[in-house]
Order: sequence, then structure tokens, then C-alpha cells
Amino acid sequence: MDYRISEPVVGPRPEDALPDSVTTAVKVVVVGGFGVGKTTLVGSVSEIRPLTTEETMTQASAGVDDIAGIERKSETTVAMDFGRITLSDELVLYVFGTPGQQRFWFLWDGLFEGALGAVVLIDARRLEDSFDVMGRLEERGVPFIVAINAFPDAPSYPVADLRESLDIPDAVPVVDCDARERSSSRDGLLTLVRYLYALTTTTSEPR
Ligand SMILES: Nc1nc2c(ncn2[C@@H]2O[C@H](COP(=O)(O)OP(=O)(O)O)[C@@H](O)[C@H]2O)c(=O)[nH]1
Ligand SMILES: [Mg+2]
Repeated sequence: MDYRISEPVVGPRPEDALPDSVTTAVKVVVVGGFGVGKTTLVGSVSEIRPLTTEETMTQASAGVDDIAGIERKSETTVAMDFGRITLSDELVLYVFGTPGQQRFWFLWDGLFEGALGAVVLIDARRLEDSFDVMGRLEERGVPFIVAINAFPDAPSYPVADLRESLDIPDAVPVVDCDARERSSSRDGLLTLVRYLYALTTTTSEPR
């Protein structure tokens, strides 16, 4: 067979290089139920082309992934999303998105290794999906903030009610977010970073 190299091998793009000033890299995870907007958030916020492993939903997940209310979604993330955002001259965040469905929990061990914290992304139309995710983060001792993703027909609960129904500790920040907006997604990540920083500088327990 005749093999020819038709394209030069493409190396990293110059814009993907980290500035020399960066001294700290922090790994964080975006986690949440099916279709809450994890891939959207990582994609909107990432300054490098995000890595996303999406696979068309098959019959295998029919009835397992509940698509009531999100009928147009035909893809679900099988493994993870990955992106990067430079928050200051010195600080870069590596953002991993991972599914919250219980059948993907086997991925969590590797993915959370070295992660300083998590954003729990929530669709207010399906609050119940986030219980398991937050419970599991608490078990693992991973600090997290909660971001309510803005879906047009989602009920808008007062934050106090959300805290109560989801049993979110007072110290844990709860923010609104539009995962499609870079600045909003960035604000969500900044909230997490500030919270993590506050945890390291206070003596009190986070919950
Ligand atoms: N209206 C609205 N739609 C969103 C938002 N974030 C995500 N979506 C849509 O919701 C669907 C599921 O998002 P996706 O990021 O794939 O969810 P994932 O399963 O958590 O990765 C997609 O069709 C997105 O376009 C948001 O903030 N607002
Ligand atoms: Mg996804």
C-alpha cells in the first residue's frame, strides 16, 4: 500500500502555550447530573480547544438517563471534558467535567485525584439528580460550590429554599450561572477558587 504523509504533523498551537508567569496550576472538577451543562461550561470557559468525549446516546442508556425536560439532548458525555483557563498571571485552572450518573462513579477515583475542589452544576428542573453527587463529594471530602445553571423554563427558587431542599451547608456558596456564557462560567470557577482559598485561611470547618 502506498502511504504518504499529506499533512505536516501539527504541534501545540502557540496560543495553547502557558505564559511563563504561571506558577500555580489547580485542578478542579465540574460535576453534575445528566444534561446539566457540564460540557457547555467547560467549552465556554476554556481557552484551549476543549477535549470532550461525547458519544451519541444509544439504547443502552435509554431509560437510564432520564431525558424528560431535555428531550433535544442526544449526546451524553461518556468519560469527561477537559479545558483550561488562566485566571491571573500566575494561576491556571485545569477544569475536568465528569458525569454524575452513578454508573460513571468508577471514573471518579482517577478524575478527582489531585483535584482541589468541584463545581456542582445543577438544573433546577431536576434537583433530585444532585443529591447523590453532593453526598458523594462530601464522603470524599472534596470541597464544592453549587452553580445553578440557567435553563429558560426552570423554576427559580429562592437560594434559601434551594439550600434547604438540597441540604447545602451554609458555608457553601450557591451561585447562578449560564454555562453558555464565558464570563458567567468563569465567575462560577472564581467563586470556587475564592471558597477554596477561604477554606485554607480559616480555621473553622467548611460545614
Ligand atoms: N438554556 C440553557 N441551555 C443550556 C445551558 N447550559 C447547557 N445548555 C444546553 O443543555 C444541553 C445539555 O448541556 P451539556 O453541556 O451537554 O450537558 P452535560 O451532560 O452536563 O455535559 C445542551 O443542549 C446545552 O446547549 C444554559 O446555561 N442555558
Ligand atoms: Mg457532557
